[in-house]
Amino acid sequence: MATQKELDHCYDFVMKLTIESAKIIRDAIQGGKNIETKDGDWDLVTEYDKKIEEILIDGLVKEFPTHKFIGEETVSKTHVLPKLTDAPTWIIDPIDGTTNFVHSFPHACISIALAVNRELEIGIVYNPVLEQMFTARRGRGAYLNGKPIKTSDVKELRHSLICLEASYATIEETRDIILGRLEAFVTLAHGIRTLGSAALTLCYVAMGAAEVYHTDNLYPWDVAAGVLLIREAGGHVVDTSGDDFDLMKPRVLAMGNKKLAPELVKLIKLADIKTHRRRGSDKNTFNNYNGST
Ligand code: 2AM
Ligand code: CA
Repeated sequence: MATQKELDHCYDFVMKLTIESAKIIRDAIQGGKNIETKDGDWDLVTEYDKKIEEILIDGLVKEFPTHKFIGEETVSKTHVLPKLTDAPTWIIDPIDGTTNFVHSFPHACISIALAVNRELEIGIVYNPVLEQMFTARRGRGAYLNGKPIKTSDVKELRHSLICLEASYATIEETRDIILGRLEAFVTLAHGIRTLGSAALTLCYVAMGAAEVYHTDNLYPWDVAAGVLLIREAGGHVVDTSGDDFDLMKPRVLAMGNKKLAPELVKLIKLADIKTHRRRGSDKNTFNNYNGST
């Protein structure tokens, strides 16, 4: 499969299903929610995440019985991240920005992408609270509510708005690295934003509202649709190291244009070196500490 006609059908079908299931987010965002945690206190899931994923997958399975699925809530049940194959595969985040949703902060969305032959063909990110529908098809551009969008052409970090997920600093193992990179960005950039939804923030880069988005430790469903949006809007996505971006192990360095890449990669490397040095000296401090003072 993957004639344009078949992809048109996939797009029309998933669009309707997304709009329909997003009513759940719009109706529930203001009320109280029953919350469960997954890997830690910061990793929240609600009955709504599960319900939306169920509706999306049930609907898509009926229409496209041979297609495969990689969905956040399904993977968190099985603890197995499926391999991406050449088969048409829907990559689904039923609510990206779950913590925002829990707090009624209006940055929550459904993010859904279709990959065929391991290539992203369709990307949809829909925030039903703010009525923002971001869409992209490979080779056909990126859109917000039906109007074409394009990335920023700012070429220097000192004139850039940089977005990242500060929430990962709640995890002890990654805290120093994230805070080190944050310090580097704060020192250099025009401004820093940390919005709590990877999918939506990638879309803000796609629409030119921010120049950069960077976060490691994400999952394919957080980024699949947003990455296609950025590419189709004229932007650039690489791995944090500067190497090619890997959708199945996403360490995201996304930017409005390629010219920002060398400066960003260098800045992150320098920040990490500084963090490791600091850690080394902290270790020495504690090694020498004998409890007598
Ligand atoms: P989520 O809302 O679907 O959990 C900020 O937290 C961003 O990082 C969100 O896009 C969030 O997706 C994503 N993220 C991915 N894994 C996460 C985790 N284990 N805990 C918190 N956020 C996570
Ligand atoms: Ca997510």
